[in-house]
Amino acid sequence: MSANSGPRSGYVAIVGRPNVGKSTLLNALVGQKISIVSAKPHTTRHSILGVLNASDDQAVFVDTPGHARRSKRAMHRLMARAFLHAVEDCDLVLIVIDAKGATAADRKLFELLNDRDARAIVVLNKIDRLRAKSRLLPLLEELGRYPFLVLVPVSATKGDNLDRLTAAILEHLPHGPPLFPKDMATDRNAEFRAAETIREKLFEQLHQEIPYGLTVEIEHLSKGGDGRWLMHALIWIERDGHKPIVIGKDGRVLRSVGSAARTELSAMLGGKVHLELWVKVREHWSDNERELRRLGFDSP
Ligand SMILES: Nc1nc2c(ncn2[C@@H]2O[C@H](COP(=O)(O)OP(=O)(O)OP(=O)(O)O)[C@@H](O)[C@H]2O)c(=O)[nH]1
Ligand SMILES: [Mg+2]
Repeated sequence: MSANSGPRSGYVAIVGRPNVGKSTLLNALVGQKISIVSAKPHTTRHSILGVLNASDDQAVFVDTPGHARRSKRAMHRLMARAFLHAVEDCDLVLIVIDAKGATAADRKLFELLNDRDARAIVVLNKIDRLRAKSRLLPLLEELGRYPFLVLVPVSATKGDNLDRLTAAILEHLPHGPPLFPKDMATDRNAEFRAAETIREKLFEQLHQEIPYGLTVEIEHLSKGGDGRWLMHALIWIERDGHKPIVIGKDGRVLRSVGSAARTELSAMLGGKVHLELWVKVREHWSDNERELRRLGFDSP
């Protein structure tokens, strides 16, 4: 039985097209780097929880992979399923769109959520890139046709209007006790977050199709007596021909990925990190459900 007063809590799915800033928004709302971000679409592959505590209220955000065209690949099927599960199991949906305007794919998503009677807040992100606020008006008018709860323009990178968004989110959550302990910021363990951090650096450094054909697995993580962490990470790629590109001339790419990742991993784990990166080939890993499960993709 749910109470009708007292603290509020609930699951809030963050959905939208690839690259609109869902993960950036999650990190900004929670005030901590939980989910990796890149300038390339399809960065997020898993649903990831980030918990926001505001006095006794609690919003549990679920970052999702960008909602995109159907694809036959097993990894994309699992990514699409992560999106649907998040929408089905949540109390509230945040639909993130680019403040520059709605696309056909955004409209499809509006219809899909509308058909499911989802309680939704629309977040118009990246307002820092608009030359004038008045440019939002046609979009606000178009969105006014849908029965969404509220429309909130924000800039996730600059932090503009996030307090208004947080207030609107909490206001629309059901009454109930917190779902997670107050000191728990995410459901993902150190190995998962470390693998994601390394993948983020690879996404930043590599171009074209290369980042999409790789994944990272932490093979070993331990803390030595001297307080230093020892980490072995495997970078799985699908084609032997990609190996020299991922490693770089004289190992340059891998070294720079390693050094960028190490800085973040040290902050995350608390202490120095000795990181070893190995590039390995496993053909078709992204189309093999068993392999995907082994690599931490959610079970179908
Ligand atoms: N100018 C500007 N850029 C932003 C803002 N929010 C996010 N970005 C940028 O947009 C790009 C995509 O951000 P992500 O958070 O990875 O986007 P996403 O929606 O999670 O993308 P997928 O995981 O691929 O679906 C990154 O380069 C971010 O820095 C914003 O408010 N303003
Ligand atoms: Mg993302």
